Amino acid sequence: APHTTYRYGGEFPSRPDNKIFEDVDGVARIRDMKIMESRIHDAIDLGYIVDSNGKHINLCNSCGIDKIGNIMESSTYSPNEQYYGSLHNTAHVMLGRQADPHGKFDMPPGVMEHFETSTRDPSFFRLHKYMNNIFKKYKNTLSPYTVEDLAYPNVEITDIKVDGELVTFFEDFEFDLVNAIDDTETIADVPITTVVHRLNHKEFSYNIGVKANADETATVRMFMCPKYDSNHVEYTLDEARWGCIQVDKFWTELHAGDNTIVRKSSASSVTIPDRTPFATLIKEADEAVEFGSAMPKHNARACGLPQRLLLPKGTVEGLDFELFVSITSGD
Ligand SMILES: [Cu+2]
Repeated sequence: APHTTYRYGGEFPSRPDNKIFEDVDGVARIRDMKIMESRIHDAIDLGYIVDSNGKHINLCNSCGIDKIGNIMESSTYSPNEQYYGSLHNTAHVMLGRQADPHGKFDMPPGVMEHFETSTRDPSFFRLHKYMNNIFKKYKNTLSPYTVEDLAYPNVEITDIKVDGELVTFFEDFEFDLVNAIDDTETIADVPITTVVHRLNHKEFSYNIGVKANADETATVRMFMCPKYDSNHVEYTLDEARWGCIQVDKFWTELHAGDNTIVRKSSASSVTIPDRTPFATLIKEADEAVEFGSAMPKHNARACGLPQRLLLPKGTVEGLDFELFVSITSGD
């Protein structure tokens, strides 16, 4: 990854174009990776996992996806790490080390080996599609949901509206660097920031009309699905569903009769806001000490897509999406 550097340790190694993958010393051999992968495919096609004692663990309809996850990911839940490995994680390291697979040049780890930097490498997305396709293969072995599985006769969605324009734009965002660089205790901190040109979108809200028969807690899920393919041919629902993005999931209290659910885009449970700048945290901590009060809580949830990336960039002419809303019982 050119232009990306460690604080100590120099530039991140770049993987040469058209690299033919090599075994990586101390990590894995390509051949072993292929064997592990084919064992996972066997588990999917056979319908069971073999644990470290040789016992069969069946992949049932509702629990199978977690069990496949346990053998694909680096996880202490894996019932047989020796046999299935941890394909996803090992592939990250294999990709990250291809510039120096035998440690000849003592290079630092590649961008693919850290959560913070892995999306710098375009192979990140190809790798995840590859891993996803294995899960997809498992999913395709399941029998479809029945109407009874999904029906929620308590509610009828009567209206779906989006308040506010769905507009994306680029902004110059000032990013606080004071905690990211070395300084000396003998000189007081001075503000140090950098400006990042980045994608963002205008805030909007969803406005959903729901008719309910009885009071109940309900789960609302919302997805944005692509409408046309690159030839402007409308997708079928079965095609489009693989490109759907879940934009929110939340509980709501429904009352018998007509309800209006208003939900702000910024409230989404799949996204997180910008990190609180270090200077703000210091200021808040000092104030809390001074007044004996509690410090405001930030980022209660650490996982999530950046809120500013909730909407895809789109095009100047506008890009069509379908908004799909599902309401089921919240029990
Ligand atoms: Cu990954």
